[in-house]
Amino acid sequence: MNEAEHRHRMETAGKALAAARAVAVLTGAGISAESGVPTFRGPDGLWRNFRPENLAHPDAFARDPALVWEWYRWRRRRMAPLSPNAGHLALARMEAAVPSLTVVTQNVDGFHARAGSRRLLELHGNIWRDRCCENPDHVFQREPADLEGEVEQASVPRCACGGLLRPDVVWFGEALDPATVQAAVGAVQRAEILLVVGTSSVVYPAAALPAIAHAAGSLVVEINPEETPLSAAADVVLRGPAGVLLPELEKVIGREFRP
Ligand code: BV8
Repeated sequence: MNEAEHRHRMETAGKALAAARAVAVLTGAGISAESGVPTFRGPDGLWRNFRPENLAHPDAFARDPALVWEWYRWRRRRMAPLSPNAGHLALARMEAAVPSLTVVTQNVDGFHARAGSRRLLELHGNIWRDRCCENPDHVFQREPADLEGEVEQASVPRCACGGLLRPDVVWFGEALDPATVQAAVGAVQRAEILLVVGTSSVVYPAAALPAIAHAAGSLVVEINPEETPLSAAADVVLRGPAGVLLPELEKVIGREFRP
């Protein structure tokens, strides 16, 4: 895409954002890529040659909970020193600039909350929480510091009630929290513009949200360095990394906002 076309698309998206009363943003693993978090389907997303879909599954946990816990501990250890990047921070600032901006994330890394986003829906849970398999309301917030205390064990942690603990995330084949899904659908239907940032748009039901937004009359803008199954249907495609394009969009909004 040439520079003039890119600038035209940025202006189109920025003007729509500046004029919008309600904005929704659907994010995926790509927005955390510039923080150093491996994406799911990118080249560095594998662990010991297991595909995420084969480990992030209740059957894998039933079969070998210790192996699944080893993978999550490995991910937590990799994530612990990392921080939200310019893309997360730009979205958090936009929330203050736009009357109503809701982030709907598929990510479990907690980076949007750490960046300051408050109107936030975590569709797939959060890797820094443990949940009891016997009593799901027994939920425990974990911190990177907790990792130091953990010996390199492949054991399976247990709740005080005796139940096995699992990461508080949604695995493949598991239903998402209905209230969270309902809130996400409402947010994208109310939005005049939906930004779809850093997702391969292959995991459902999250990947169904752009079509729901489009049907409700939202302008759908994709931000991704690569083509995805959404690209052809998006109204505006901004090809590039979120950490560059979101701050660029924020500048366009700022210019538009200034009376
Ligand atoms: C459910 C938590 C039903 C765990 C995750 C066939 C057709 C349709 C659907 C299905 C099907 N077969 C099975 C299904 C259902 C299945 C599904 O969608 N499977 C897919 C693989 C086909 N979905 C489910 O199972 C869901 N549940 O359907 O339940 C049900 C109903 C009632 C009762 C019982 C059951 C549950 C899905 C949730 C799974 N959990 N994560 C964990 O993390 O450990 S999903 C996982 O994938 C992550 O959350 C991740 O976010 C998500 C989506 O991936 P992406 O975020 O898009 O990441 P990816 O690596 O794929 O792409 C990164 C993108 O970023 C790329 O496009 C890249 O170009 C871009 N990028 C890279 N760098 C940058 C960038 N973009 C911007 N800037 C950059 N710098």
